[in-house]
Amino acid sequence: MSEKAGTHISHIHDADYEAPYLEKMLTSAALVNETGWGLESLNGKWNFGVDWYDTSRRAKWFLEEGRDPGGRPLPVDWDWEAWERICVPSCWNLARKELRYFEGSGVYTRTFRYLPEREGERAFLRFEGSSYRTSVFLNGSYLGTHDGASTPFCAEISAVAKADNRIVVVARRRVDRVPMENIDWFNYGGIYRDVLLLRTPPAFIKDWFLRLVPDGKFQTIALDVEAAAPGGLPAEGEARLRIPDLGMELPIPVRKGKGSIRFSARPELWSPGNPRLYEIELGFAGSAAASSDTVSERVGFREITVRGRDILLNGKPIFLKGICVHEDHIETGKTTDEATIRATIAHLRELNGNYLRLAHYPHDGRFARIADELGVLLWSEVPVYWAIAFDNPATYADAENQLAELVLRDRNRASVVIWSVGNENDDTDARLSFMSRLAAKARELDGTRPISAACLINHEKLAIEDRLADQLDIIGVNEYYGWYDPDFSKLPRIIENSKPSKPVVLCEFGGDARSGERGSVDDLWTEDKQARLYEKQVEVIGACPYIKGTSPWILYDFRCPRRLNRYQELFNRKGLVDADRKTKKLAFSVMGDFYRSLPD
Ligand code: GCB
Repeated sequence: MSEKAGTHISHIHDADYEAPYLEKMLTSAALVNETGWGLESLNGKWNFGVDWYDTSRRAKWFLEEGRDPGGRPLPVDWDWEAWERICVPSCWNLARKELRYFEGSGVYTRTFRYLPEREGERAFLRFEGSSYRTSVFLNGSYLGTHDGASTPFCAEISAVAKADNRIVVVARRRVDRVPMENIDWFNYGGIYRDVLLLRTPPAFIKDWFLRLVPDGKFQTIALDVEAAAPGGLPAEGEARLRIPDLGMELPIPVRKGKGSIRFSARPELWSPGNPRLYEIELGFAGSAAASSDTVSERVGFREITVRGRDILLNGKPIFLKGICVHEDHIETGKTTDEATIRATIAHLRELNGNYLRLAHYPHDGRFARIADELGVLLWSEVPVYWAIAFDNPATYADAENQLAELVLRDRNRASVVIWSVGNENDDTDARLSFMSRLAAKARELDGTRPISAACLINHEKLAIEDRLADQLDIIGVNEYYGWYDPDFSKLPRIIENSKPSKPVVLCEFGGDARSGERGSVDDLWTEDKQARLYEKQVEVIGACPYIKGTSPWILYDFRCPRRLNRYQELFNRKGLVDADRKTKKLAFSVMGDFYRSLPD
């Protein structure tokens, strides 16, 4: 390193000011499940500063050094209480017009009271989603940085929390990560999902995985538990699982932080037609701790497997009657709520569907919870989208961490039936190795669900052909015949030319129509053309022996800054429903009729 002259001022001249922050990353290893002694919301109005040049982290505003060592005031550039107030959670882009396309850093701050309620209590912050690179500070201490816009992360605050606390959070876009800069949706910024304060006993259940063993017999349940002790040490003790409706109460010894059990049971199986959930209670008493932790949840037991070209739910072939959906909402962006999720599922029901592809990133954690309750099957995906930097090890580490955070968050949800490791990536060597590793990681974290990815068609050979298919259980395929490629006759040829040995799910097809735009079936952007395209698609799909599911693109029109023509006006208009989430287009009933015609 070269000598620094006496003129050096770190926060102005250090090009690598970010490096020390990146030495402390908040990853899936620090994730704590959101049940315990107590859970408080830190949502509400936070003070917010637009920080174009990331000065907050360069100049370490979190230290709050407003005075010199002699006590004289310094001319600092921040002013927490005078800043505007913004809602957490929300997408800053929608807070006011000037922020619509802002992609720099946003600084959030608020104060909160925290008083431990019990002896030995530990406390954690849990963020359900903040875009993209988020650094967290409490009372002048740096807690860590998280990468990834759509998965949860946690930071322990036990050692630094006081009665009165100041939290500072800096959220910033990364253009070279997962996904990268070029995407076909809107890059919303900020803390756009819930922020929680969790209280736990000194030793507690950090993670657990309860499921039916997928051996085709439906009579064995397995549980893995991970328990943590203070100081990041593995806990010793005993966990106890209760499933009252199955008459089960079982002890599980926990050694070096881990415990596992398999036991016989005959649960009523969860399915879209019978979304049976069992109340479960998982307790843990550590040998060193006087207090115990209890997790209460509702869990469904079902089996999802692949045999030949069939997808089997509870041993019976099923057709996934679905549609893709983005989280994007015209008023709230990527911030969602229970009512919106329920309304989305109501639209799926109107389509006579049983399945949703949650594109292209992990959706809010409440989605799978509500889908469990209502009996909807889900495809859940990480944003390994288009041409990310497949040869960059940091990009891989980021993708793998997002996958791990997603799987750990949702693997107890019966509704989630497919993990997808990406979408529409060019079949290069670097991509093959990157996504094969991701598929293997998904299997390591959860050996009970099929793995898929949305692949491209080989347009030269007119065949479903992608080297990644060998690593997948279900081959996902996107095709836009009749739209980007007007020659629809290629689609039946592709289906004829391909001989997949696995089930294929057509995870995208479709075309744009502006709501209310009418004309002939040949006029681009009209509902008439879109409806005709759907008629042609379902005719071909219905006759194909190996397509075992479809999720056309897409349920609702969504914001997209790449779409600039007069019909689009910054929206992708491929929705079957307008961006108002109310007005249906003609193609909606075409798809609804097709799904009604298929057997349950
Ligand atoms: C795709 C992408 C999706 C796009 C869509 C489109 O293949 O997977 O993210 O939005 O096409 O509308 O072009």
